[in-house]
Amino acid sequence: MKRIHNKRGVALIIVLAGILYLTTLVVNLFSDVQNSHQIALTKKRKLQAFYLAKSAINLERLLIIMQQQIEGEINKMNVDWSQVDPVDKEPLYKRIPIDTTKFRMLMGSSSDGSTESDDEESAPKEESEEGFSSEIENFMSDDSSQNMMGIFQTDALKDFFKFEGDFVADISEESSKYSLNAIYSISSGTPAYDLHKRILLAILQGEEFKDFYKNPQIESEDLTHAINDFIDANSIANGFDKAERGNEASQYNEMDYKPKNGPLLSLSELRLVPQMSNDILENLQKFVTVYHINPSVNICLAEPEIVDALIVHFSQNSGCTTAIAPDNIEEISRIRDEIMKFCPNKTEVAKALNSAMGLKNDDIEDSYVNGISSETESEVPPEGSTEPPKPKTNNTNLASKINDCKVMQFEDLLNNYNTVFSIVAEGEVKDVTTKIRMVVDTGSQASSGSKAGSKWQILYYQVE
Ligand SMILES: [Ca+2]
Repeated sequence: MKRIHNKRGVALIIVLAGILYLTTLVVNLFSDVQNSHQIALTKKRKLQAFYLAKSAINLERLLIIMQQQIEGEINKMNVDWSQVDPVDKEPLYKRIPIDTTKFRMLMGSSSDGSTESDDEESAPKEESEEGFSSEIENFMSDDSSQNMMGIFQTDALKDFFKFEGDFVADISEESSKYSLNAIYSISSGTPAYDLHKRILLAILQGEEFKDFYKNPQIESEDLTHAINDFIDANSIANGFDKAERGNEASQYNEMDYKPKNGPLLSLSELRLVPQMSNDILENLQKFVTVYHINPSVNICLAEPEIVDALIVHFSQNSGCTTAIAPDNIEEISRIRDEIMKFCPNKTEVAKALNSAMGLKNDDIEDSYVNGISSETESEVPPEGSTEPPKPKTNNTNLASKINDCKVMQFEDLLNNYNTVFSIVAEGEVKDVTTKIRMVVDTGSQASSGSKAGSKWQILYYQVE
């Protein structure tokens, strides 16, 4: 009897174990199915987000083409740029935001007051930031935007925007930044080598960097030399005025790598320069580029800090004007305001700078005196200057090139190319985002304004 009872006990355990096993199996199977469903959904959204980002890139490319066509037409005309509102000089790709959240908001603000939100998925996202809505208001109060509003309110476009997710993209112009790689092709010991380095020095001595140094004068100069030694072709630690300070590699004794002595492929390589700090690199990235090797910059598209650096650099190194200290913000911004009015005409910008700095050629003085001489007023030279007071003039009769400025002319520092663009686009579906970073060269820098349809060179492409 006892034996049978034992057997029953064993059977019960086997049955219980069996049930437990089956339950675990079912639970696991269910959670596997759920997981793979979730993975499939995330994958689908990731792909959707990728194509949304790609659409944003393509829309920006379209705007670049349109802008280049507009520039081509404008170049044929004789425009007095000083009379044009700065807002109207903004390139098309800056004026039209590639941002579905904004598009949808614009569509929702049609004159009949109806708001389109029948599709829950594509309803405009809540946006409580004040800055954002004021940006929309500014955009809509602009005359040319009013015309565009008509496009936004067509039914076809409203239907077009009934897709899931959002995209946003932003463009920056690489031609407006200082070329780090230019130094690689310039021979050390030539005046051009020092002058190009001195622009970087002026950038690194700008106000936004001063808190990152204990001794700004020495450290900014050391960093300038170190960055250039990392890139330049030789192995000598080059100082200014042909000074040689030993071997570049001696600064890399602590490291398991040597200076690159070649063009940078990415700005992150700057972190390998021993004197570089994270703070400085983060701030410097806005002002420098590795995507062109032109020593001049498109000042009219540049950040104010770059314009300021060029003004300081010219005043200190041209040999024809009084040096301006980098912390003389008042004087620098006065000159910047004077010259930027003449954008995008670089010759007029250079003339305006000569005027603002009181520079003029003797051989045009006659025509100047007979011309708008009533506009002149004397400017007191800074203390310690031995130069006579220079007349401050209306720029009309001034030359863009000044005989006395033998080291360099301001115009030589400028170009009007706008061919290399960085586009950052982001697609978003629910909580999944995909980011595409792309740098394109739209045409040879020798011919400003490339032909539409000519092949663009992709310099960088990354999907995150
Ligand atoms: Ca060197």
